[in-house]
Amino acid sequence: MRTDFSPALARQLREAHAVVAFSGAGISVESGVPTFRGADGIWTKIKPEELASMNAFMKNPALVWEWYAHRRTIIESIEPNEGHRALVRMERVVPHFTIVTQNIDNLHRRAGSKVIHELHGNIERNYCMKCGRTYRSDFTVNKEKMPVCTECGGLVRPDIVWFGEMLPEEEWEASVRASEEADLFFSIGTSAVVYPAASLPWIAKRAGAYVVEINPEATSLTKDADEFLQGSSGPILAALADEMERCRREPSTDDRQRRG
Ligand code: BJW
Ligand code: ZN
Repeated sequence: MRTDFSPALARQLREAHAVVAFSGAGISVESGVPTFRGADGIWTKIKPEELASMNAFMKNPALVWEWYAHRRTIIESIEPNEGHRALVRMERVVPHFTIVTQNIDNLHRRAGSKVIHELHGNIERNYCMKCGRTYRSDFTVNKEKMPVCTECGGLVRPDIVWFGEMLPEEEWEASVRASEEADLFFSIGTSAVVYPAASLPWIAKRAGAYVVEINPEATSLTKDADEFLQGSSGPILAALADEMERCRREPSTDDRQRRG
């Protein structure tokens, strides 16, 4: 177990009142979800504009639907990992703990985290572009393999934010607020290149948070982070959660044990 935290981080783990965990694709790597920009990343094989864009969807809805259906099947067959679970443990001991995620894989929710802002949508949700009706993952395409709304005949799309699309306003505003109010801000497994999400660590830092980056590789954030914990997020987050739990344990419990 890693225990070599700097004195400044150790103090935050003990005392921070408001904590934000900002996650990207890297946190789900240990569950088996590929990243977007790594060596084996999704965008190394597929250009986003070919499958993950409004243009692509309008050109060939059946193909884009099939691609997302395939990714949904993979995501549904995997499990949250030690990193997701560590954030659940942190939420239990920190007064204000917020997850802001760019991920669409629903793994934070499945792990049991409660306060989650999803900036880029969620692959388990779909909606009709014409009437707005929402559908869960069990929505099926018609005989022609087209994702068509059973209510109005409009096209049903995944509830995911493609490039050039606005982020969900409430989620974004709540994320900015949480970042501005954070004492401690973790940036976990994100290349920090996709805006506006990528601005959150800097928003937090400007407002006075202690910014800790967790990533096996340096990113554009690294030089501005207060601390860079280099490595896979699972074991690092587990060690951070262990330390938080240890130093925030009710003193009365220890006292009682000591008194017998
Ligand atoms: C590990 C690990 C382990 C590996 N443990 N870590 C020019 C300049 C500035 C901005 C723009 C610009 N041109 C266009 C824009 C705006 C654009 C943008 O930011 N583009 C940049 C790429 C240049 N942004 C937008 O379009 C956004 N909307 C917007 O701005 O609206 C306003 C607007 C309206 C109209 C016109 C213009 C603007 C929307 C962004 C939506 C992003 N959507 C996606 C795809 C969803 C669809 C799908 O999934 O199919 O969301 S893109 C993709 O990137 C996905 C992710 O959420 C997002 C972020 O990626 P993430 O999570 O950081 O993943 P990676 O792969 O990049 O990094 C993984 C990291 O993990 C790496 O660092 C690894 O080292 C690490 N790692 N193993 C921990 N074990
Ligand atoms: Zn409809």
